[in-house]
Amino acid sequence: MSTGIPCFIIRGGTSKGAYFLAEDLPDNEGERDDLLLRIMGSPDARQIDGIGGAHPLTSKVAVIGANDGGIDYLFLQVGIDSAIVSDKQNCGNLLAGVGPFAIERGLWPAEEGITRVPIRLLNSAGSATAQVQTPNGRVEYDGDTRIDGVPGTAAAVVLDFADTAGSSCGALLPTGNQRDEIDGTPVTCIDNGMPVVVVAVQDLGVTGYESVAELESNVELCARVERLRIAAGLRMGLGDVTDATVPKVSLVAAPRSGGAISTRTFIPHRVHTSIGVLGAASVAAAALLDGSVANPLLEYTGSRIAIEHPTGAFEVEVELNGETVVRTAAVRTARPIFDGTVFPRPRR
Ligand code: NQM
Repeated sequence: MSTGIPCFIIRGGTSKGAYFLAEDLPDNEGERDDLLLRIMGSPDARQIDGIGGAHPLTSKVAVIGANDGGIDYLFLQVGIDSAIVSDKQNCGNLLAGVGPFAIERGLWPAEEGITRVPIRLLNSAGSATAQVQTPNGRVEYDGDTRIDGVPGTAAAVVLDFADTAGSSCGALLPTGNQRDEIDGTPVTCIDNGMPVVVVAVQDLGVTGYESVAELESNVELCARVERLRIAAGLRMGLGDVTDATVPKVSLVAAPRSGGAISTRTFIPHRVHTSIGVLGAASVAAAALLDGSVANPLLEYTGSRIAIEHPTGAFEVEVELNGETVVRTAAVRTARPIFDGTVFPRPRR
């Protein structure tokens, strides 16, 4: 049997990932990535020989360490049928599990009641504070908070972000414009924690209320979205994004279930069953911004923006002052699923 590695599997928000202590993984990036591919079972469409869930939302890794004043969180997206491990994006969903993991592993002390865990997002220059429920100094996972896309309820983890604007692209509006035209299609390129290309559905010939399966089987639409994405990636300063997981593309439409705006988000080659945390923060910022393609569709102008998605809605708190982001926050839940030893597939 190969040497095992301590691993925690946690559902964070609407995603699921393998959480590791940085000290348990090789320092060398190439060796670390090779190990993670063998742990997750990649490359293989079913990830049959590893713990990956054969979908981008369940092929995720969090690497956690302690720093002087808090916790370091590095997010890695592990390719499924490709041998790629990418650190080029954040993941606000797995972030929900970082505070609980840090407390469980003794990296951060639990307080009585609520513990505020300061977290540095190593994928960007940003940071966040996670409020974890810790009655009697222990992490409480049970609770009555419901998030769409996850069955049942669990304890809330409140996430407050700092420095989300320009996380990967250096500016909230990476092209310098509220609106650009690519291939004759008006788009808003934005980065409030996640680089996203926002497109109004009427310009793509779909309703924006299709199911994930309908969108993923629309070959013509997928090809058009990908062409837009690659062209937008260049304009956003991200270079050739053919093999990159960013930017995402979010198709926006008028809300139809009492929310503020409706979305279908390509992440980028599958359609999200809901929407990412920072993806939602970016769409919300676009929706609040005068002159963007999303702004005319926004039906609510407060700071709590209910982003409708294929399995419900996600409320994100975003406040802008002109083009300056004043606040980005969201409520998620997290639940540990497994704590033990994972055995990587041997090298072939
Ligand atoms: O945008 C999926 C997810 C994400 C990312 C993706 C995320 C975020 O839902 O903050 O959480 O867009 O690749 O886990």
